[in-house]
Amino acid sequence: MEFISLQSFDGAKAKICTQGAHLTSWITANGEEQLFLSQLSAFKSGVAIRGGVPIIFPQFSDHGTLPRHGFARTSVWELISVQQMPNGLAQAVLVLSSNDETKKIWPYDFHLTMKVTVGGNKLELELMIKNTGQETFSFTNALHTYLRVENVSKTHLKGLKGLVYDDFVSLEKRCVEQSEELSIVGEIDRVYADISANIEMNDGQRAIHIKQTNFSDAVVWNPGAEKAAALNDLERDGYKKMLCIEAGNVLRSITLESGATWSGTQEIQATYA
Ligand code: TA6
Repeated sequence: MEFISLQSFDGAKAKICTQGAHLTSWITANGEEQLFLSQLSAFKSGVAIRGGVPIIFPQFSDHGTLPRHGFARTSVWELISVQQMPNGLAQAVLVLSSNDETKKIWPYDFHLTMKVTVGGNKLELELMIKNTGQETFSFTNALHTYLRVENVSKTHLKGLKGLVYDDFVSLEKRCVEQSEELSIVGEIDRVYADISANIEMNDGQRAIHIKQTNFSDAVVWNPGAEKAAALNDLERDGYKKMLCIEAGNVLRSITLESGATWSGTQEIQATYA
């Protein structure tokens, strides 16, 4: 597995695996790792990495007939550039174009670009998707961000109150979030719709502010003790140290005509008291 390292002038760092253009580490300028990464991840060709930021395309989860969460996370991307920019930030750009392998799974022509930018206490992720073929296609997608937390049962989320969500644990649809501060109690797998404001996560050690654009949904996932035990690429108790807050287009797919481009961002900022 090939990894790329980047570092900003002020010492923020990131590590990206070319398989999946998968961000596996983001360290803020104060030296703190912000992402969860399972040490039991296979780190093997064609096997998804557990943790970091998997890129989900062209299908979220098993919401369709393609392989679970699509093929972008298990395809090898090409590194275009890695640089320290004049403003001090560090940035890597990776691309993935349709090829014989992707066409066996999904018959369309596309070009994906992923930009990862770090500096200070901030991470910016930008995913671009271009339809380079003649035929219109539709997709669902996500930046499946695994945040490191001190203890998930002491972690709270703000910014969700009043949002409509589908609950993939109880299988109830169109629920309305009542909590001003949502505590994570056991398994959670929800897709919140129509995100317009920032989401804030606090694990008692630091606050994380998440802003997303052109991703209409936010997924909140933790497998809880029982489901985690069935994941052979997650350490025992690993589920206590992670919370996924994902920017996605999950409930409504995006349709791109020939030549059209979609792009979306997830920006994450860590704040220490
Ligand atoms: O984003 C939440 C989810 O779809 C969950 O249902 C959960 O199973 C998770 O993704 C992880 O999927 P994976 O295929 O990486 O095991």
